[in-house]
Amino acid sequence: MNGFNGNNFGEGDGAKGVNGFSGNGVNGHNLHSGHGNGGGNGSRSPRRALITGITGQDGSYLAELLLAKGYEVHGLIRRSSTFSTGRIDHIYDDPHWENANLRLHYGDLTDSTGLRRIIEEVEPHEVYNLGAQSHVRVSFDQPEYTADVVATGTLRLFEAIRDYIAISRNSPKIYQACSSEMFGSSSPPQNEQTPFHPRSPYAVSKVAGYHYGVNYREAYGLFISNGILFNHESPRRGGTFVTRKITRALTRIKLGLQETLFLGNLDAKRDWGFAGDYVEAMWRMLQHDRPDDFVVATGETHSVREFLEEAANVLEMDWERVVEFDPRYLRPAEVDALLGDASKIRETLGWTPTVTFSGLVRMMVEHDLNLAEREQVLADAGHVMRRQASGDE
Ligand code: NAP
Ligand code: G4F
Repeated sequence: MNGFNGNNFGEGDGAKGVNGFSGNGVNGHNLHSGHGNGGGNGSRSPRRALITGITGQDGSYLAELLLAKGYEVHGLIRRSSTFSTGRIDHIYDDPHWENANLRLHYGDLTDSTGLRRIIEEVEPHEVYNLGAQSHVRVSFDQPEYTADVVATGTLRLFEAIRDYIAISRNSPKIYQACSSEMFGSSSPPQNEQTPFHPRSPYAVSKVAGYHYGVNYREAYGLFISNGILFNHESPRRGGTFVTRKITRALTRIKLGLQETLFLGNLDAKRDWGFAGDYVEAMWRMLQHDRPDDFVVATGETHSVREFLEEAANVLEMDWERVVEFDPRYLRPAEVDALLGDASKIRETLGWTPTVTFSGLVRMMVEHDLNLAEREQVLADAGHVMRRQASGDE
């Protein structure tokens, strides 16, 4: 991670590439815009993967995993007026380098023309569809946009791949990022047979994506595996999801950089795992001999209050003195309790989580304490303003 808030300290103008090359791309990156040979001037890698959502939490861990396995990795990246590549800067190669194995392409799940062009250019063997407006609370504020990206965006991608298969001899395997939010108000524990009862525009859109996957499998024989992942977190988790909001705020409060943490419903229960473990499950689904649906979870559930307690214990703090209720963080319809039964993926693909709940909380707290210490040094030297973290959603 680079600096507080994912910003790159000392890299303000985007004129310098991460490897010291000058360039004009995003965050100094030169995005790939050539044709045919997506892997530099050499011959194409026998294993190419395309990731939508590569700049997100999961996309960054998945890209690391695939690069370590020798893949040529291509990522779809949205044009933005601010840097969005903080999570992948450490694995980015300048594309002028012949052996660059990570390539970024401007694209968007709302733009079918661009999706088609990128798929034809990359000729991927595996496609991981992780791109999404992934915030449940925000989906109530932006329901149409959420549906456009999460539901119709998935359909656009499947259609682009279907047409690509018709004109090529390649038939990419597809991973579709579904969500435990699809179970909504169905009672725990939830597995692949549990009925869906979505409780937000986000969850409804994910249910649509799930069914597009099943339908394209049945109708056209596409290899599409639906991963029904329960909540997974990490030090790279976006700052407005509750776990990271808590670990960032408590560590800042501990160092006197912030006074209060405003939260909504503390009684909601989630099955929280580590994102690094969950991207391994995604990859295993595409190595299986047939497409299928898999729940990925730890099999343990904890309330938001328990997460708070655990994080405060690591910091030896009394969280009740610093946490205040703010109704703005309540949702019009809540998902009360998620607890996954991951027996199927354990028995079929041999996947099990490696990080416990307390291990996850400690990992996030220690990471954010380090960030807060760095922020404190900068604040003491007058380089950054001391401010209450926004906590905005
Ligand atoms: P995340 O950190 O919010 O990342 C979302 C990614 O999607 C970012 O790279 C984002 O790009 C990209 N994106 C947003 N709108 C897009 C658009 N219109 N076109 C193309 N890309 C777009 O999410 P995550 O936690 O990594 O989750 C990955 C996927 O798994 C998502 O589909 C999420 O819904 C799903 N999921 C997550 C969890 C979880 O607990 N993390 C659980 C179940 C399912 P920018 O960086 O430009 O915003
Ligand atoms: O961290 P959250 O925002 O995650 P949520 O809604 O469970 O969604 C995440 O996991 C899903 C998988 O189940 C993904 F599909 C989705 O993309 C996303 O990654 O909220 C968790 C719980 C909720 O019950 C919420 O009401 O925490 C509660 N909460 C309490 N106070 C809060 C807050 N959530 C947020 N974001 N901010 C609060 O201040």
